[in-house]
Amino acid sequence: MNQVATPSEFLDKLRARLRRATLHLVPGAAVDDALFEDLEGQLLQADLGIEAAQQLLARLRARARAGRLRDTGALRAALSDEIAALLAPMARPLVVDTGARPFVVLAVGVNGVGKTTTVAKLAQRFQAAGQQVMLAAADTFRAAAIEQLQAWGARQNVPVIAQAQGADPAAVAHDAWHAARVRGSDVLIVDTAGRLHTQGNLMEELRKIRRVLARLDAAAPHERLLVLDAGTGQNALRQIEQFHAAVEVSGLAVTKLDGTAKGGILIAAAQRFGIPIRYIGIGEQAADLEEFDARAFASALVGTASEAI
Ligand SMILES: Nc1nc2c(ncn2[C@@H]2O[C@H](COP(=O)(O)OP(=O)(O)OP(=O)(O)O)[C@@H](O)[C@H]2O)c(=O)[nH]1
Ligand SMILES: [Mg+2]
Repeated sequence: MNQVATPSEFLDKLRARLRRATLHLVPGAAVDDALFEDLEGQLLQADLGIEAAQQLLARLRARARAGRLRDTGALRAALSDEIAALLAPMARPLVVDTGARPFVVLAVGVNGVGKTTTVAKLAQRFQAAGQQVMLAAADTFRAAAIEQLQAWGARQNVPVIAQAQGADPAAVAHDAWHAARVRGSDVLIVDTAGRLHTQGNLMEELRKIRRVLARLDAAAPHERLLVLDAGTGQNALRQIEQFHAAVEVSGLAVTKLDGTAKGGILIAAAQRFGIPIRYIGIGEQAADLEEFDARAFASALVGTASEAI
C-alpha cells in the first residue's frame, strides 16, 4: 500500500507541481504603481477573481505606503502572508466523528472533476489513520464507474458496496450504510455520478440520496464534500452555489492543482463562500491528497524568489 506523504514531502511536491502558477517578480525591481499593476494582472491570470485580487492589492499597497515593502522579496513575502490570512478561516480539516457509526462522506461534483479518485485517496487516508472504511458505488450511471471504484477498493483492500448499473443510487447508499453498520465500519464514503449543476433532475437525485441517508442517521451524510477541478476557473463558483443549494456543501476538495496555473480559484472561493477547504489533490496517485494548509498553499502559490524568471 502506498504511504500517505508527510506534510513536508507533500509541500515540496505541491511547490514543484504548482510552479507554473508562481509569480514572476523581477528581483531588484522597484515596488511602484507599475509593479502593482503587473501584479494585479498576474493574480487575475491565476484566477483569484477580481474581488480577492483587489482586496489583496489594497492591503499590499497599504503596506507599501507604510514603507514596509522595500523590494520585490518583501512584496512576495507580504503577498504570501496576505493570501494565507485570507485562506486561514477556510483551512478547517475534516474531523471524523467517531461517535457516528458509520461517519458518512458524500462526494459530489460535476463530471470528471476527480470524485472517484478523491474517494479512493480518502479511503487510503482514513485507513492510514486506523479507521475501517467502506465505499459505496452510487454512480450507477455507467458500468465503468462501478468497476473503477471496485478496482481502487481491491488495490486498497477496502470493501465496495455496489449494485447493477442503472440501480437507484439512493438504494445503493442505503444498502451500503447497513453493510457498514453490520461490519462496524468507521467511515462510509459514497461516490456519486458526475452531474452538471444545471441538471435539475440529477440534482434532485442527490437530494434523495441525502434524504435516504438521513432517515438512517439524522446526521448523515455528515460531510457533503464537493469536489472541484482547480482548472475549472471561475465556473467553480457557480458549481459551489448550485451544489450548496442541493445538499448544503460542508467541505471542498480541490483537485488537479498539479495540472493548472489557476490555483487562485481557492482564494476566490474562500472569499465568496467561506466553505471549508478540506483537501487538495495534486496528482493521480492515492498519496496525492493532503489536508489543506493555508500557509503552505499560499507559499507554494506565490513561490520563492529563486523560482522567479
Ligand atoms: N493530475 C491530476 N489528475 C487527477 C487528480 N484527481 C483526479 N485526476 C484524474 O482525473 C480523471 C477523472 O477522475 P475521476 O476520479 O474518474 O473523476 P470523476 O469526477 O469521478 O468522474 P465522473 O465519475 O466521470 O464524473 C482521472 O484521469 C484521474 O486520474 C489530480 O489531483 N491531479
Ligand atoms: Mg467517478
